[in-house]
Amino acid sequence: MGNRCYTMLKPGVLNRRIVGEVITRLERKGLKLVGLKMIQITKEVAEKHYAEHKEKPFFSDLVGYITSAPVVAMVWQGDECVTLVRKLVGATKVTESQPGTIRGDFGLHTNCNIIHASDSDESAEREINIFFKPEEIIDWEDKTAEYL
Ligand code: FUP
Repeated sequence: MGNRCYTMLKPGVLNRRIVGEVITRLERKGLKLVGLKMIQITKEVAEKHYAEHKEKPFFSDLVGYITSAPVVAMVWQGDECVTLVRKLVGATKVTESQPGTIRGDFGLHTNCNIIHASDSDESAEREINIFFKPEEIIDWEDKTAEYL
C-alpha cells in the first residue's frame, strides 16, 4: 500500500482556476488518489491543523487565508508518498521553491502558499484524521500499478 500524505489545495488554487493542473502533477507521478473533497474549513479546524504554528507571527494571516474560500482536501497514497509529494510541492519559501515545482511555478507569496502537504508519516496520520472519516478514504485496486 505504501504510505499516505494529506494534501490540501488552498484558496489560491481555486482562485487561479488551476485545481486540475495541480492535481494532474500529483497524478502523473503515479501516486494513487484515495480521498478527495472540497470543503470550507472553519477557523477551529484551521487552528487545529496548524497548531504547531500557533505562536508564529504569521499564524492569524495563515488561518484567515485558508478559511477565506473552500479548499480541496486530498489523500494520496504510494511508496515514499510523503517524500515524493513534498518534492513535487517544493520549498516553503517562494524565494526558494524551484521552477518545476507546484509552489515554484504558481506561488507568489509565502504566506499565501497555495498547497499544503504533510511533512512526515506522523503528521499525515494526524492531518488525515482531522479532515477525513475512515469511510471517505477508498484504497481502490490499481491493476495497472505494475506498469507504472
Ligand atoms: P510547509 O510544511 O512547507 O507548508 O511549511 P510550514 O509548516 O513551515 O508552513 C506552513 C504555512 O505557514 C505555509 F504554508 C505558509 C505559512 N508560512 C508563512 O506565512 N511564513 C513563513 O515564514 C513560513 C510559513
